[in-house]
Amino acid sequence: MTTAEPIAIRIVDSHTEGEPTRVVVSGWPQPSGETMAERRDDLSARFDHLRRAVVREPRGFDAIVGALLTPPVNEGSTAGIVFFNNGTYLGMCGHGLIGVVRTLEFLGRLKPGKAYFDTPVGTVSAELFDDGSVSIDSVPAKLHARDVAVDVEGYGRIVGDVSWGGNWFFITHADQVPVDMAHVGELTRFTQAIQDAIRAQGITGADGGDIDHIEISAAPERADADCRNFVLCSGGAYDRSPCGTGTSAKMASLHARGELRIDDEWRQEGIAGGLFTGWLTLGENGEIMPHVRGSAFVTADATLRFDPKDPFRFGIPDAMHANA
Ligand code: PYC
Repeated sequence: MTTAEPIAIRIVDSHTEGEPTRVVVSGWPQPSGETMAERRDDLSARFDHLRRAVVREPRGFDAIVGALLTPPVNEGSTAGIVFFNNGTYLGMCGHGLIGVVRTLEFLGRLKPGKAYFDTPVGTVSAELFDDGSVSIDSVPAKLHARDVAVDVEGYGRIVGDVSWGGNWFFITHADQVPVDMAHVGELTRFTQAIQDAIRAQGITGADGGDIDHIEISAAPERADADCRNFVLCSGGAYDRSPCGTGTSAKMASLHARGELRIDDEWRQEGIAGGLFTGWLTLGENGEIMPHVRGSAFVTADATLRFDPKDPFRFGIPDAMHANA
């Protein structure tokens, strides 16, 4: 056994509007680094087998987003968080932050009120309310490029916005595939084809940022929603929730287009029927600050075991993993 090989990892599972979060509570060696970005890079370099072990089969499944808690890097923050999925690491994760807050409450480490968390893309805050709902104040969001055309094999020319909401998104209204649960397989193939085309055509976010989330907007099914979405995540699974960073990117795009005013509510329905309520405020220097409110529920408190004789103790390997 190497020093990096754990004997047991305690996890708490939750879901936020249908999308699962698995918080690593103990048993994972702490990464080194002064900043959360350095810690994420250290995790990737030294502990990537633990990312796979925690979220991939046979213990997990493709939709799970993991969250490793670290000591904070900023004074006043409750913890640092590195989010990860079946394929990679995330900048921020809105549904995941709501899940982390409810998990910390479950563990008796957080009470209703506001708390700050450090992530690789900046410090964010979250407020836990008495009814169990959580609102998050995320990193500044921005429309980067409007009406970008992508030629997608089998689907033709798709036009959408490139926006930042804590991750990079390509957001389109394309109506080639109905946006409902009956079509998630086709929607996944469609959005994966868009993502492949975006990469092949060299379209990026600012500073060459990889656009690793594809968001399709459609008319809502819920009477209390403004819009319904399907979001393909960076690991190739779709977001069961309305996607916190996707809702943030969408609101930034709408605002830049003059379709959403500061302080007005935006009710974003997810593909599974969950709802996030979002709104924008102006930051001190005129930045567009996104806020998202939703609910999460704890579903499990468990210990992951690592038998040295188990050939799959670190998850199914890349070559066997559809989205690796
Ligand atoms: O809620 O921001 C989010 C998110 C990103 C990927 C999955 N969920």
